[in-house]
Amino acid sequence: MATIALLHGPNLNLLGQREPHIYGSAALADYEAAVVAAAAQHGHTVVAFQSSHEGDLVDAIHRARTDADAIIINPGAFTHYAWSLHDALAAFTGPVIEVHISNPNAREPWRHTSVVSPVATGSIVGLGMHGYELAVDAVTRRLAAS
Ligand code: CA2
Repeated sequence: MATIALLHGPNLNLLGQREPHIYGSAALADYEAAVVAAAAQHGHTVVAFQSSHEGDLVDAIHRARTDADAIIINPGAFTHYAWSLHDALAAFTGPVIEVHISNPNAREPWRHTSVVSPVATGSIVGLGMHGYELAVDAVTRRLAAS
């Protein structure tokens, strides 16, 4: 079936180790496993990648142009200012779902802007792990309709 690129940005490798009141106690590996399990229900494969380096994420998005059918991305703090991710995602032709564990719109004002949202098919915020499962459903529906 389809290949989904699951991309995580800076500091998300620390999930479960700090700030559990905001991000919960699950580790990044738990999020990746949940996406793999949700994707497997639809016969999809997941390629997971995390980096705290903007250029490495740009390269991963470029790789997805040939190696993946859809992208699920939590760009971390890059969400709010990394126009290079905006441009790279704009060059990806498949569905792009932006996911945030917390709801940035309910936090500090500087988190209220996403430079990724304008080039995302859709954004899911504030639903924790469930948001990632919904992202897999969204990708599945979008790919089936295309
Ligand atoms: O809610 C989200 O998923 C965010 O993308 C998380 C980013 C934040 O900058 C965005 O505004 C919203 C921060 C990720 C930092 O993750 C940590 C996890 C554990 C300990 C420290 C940082």
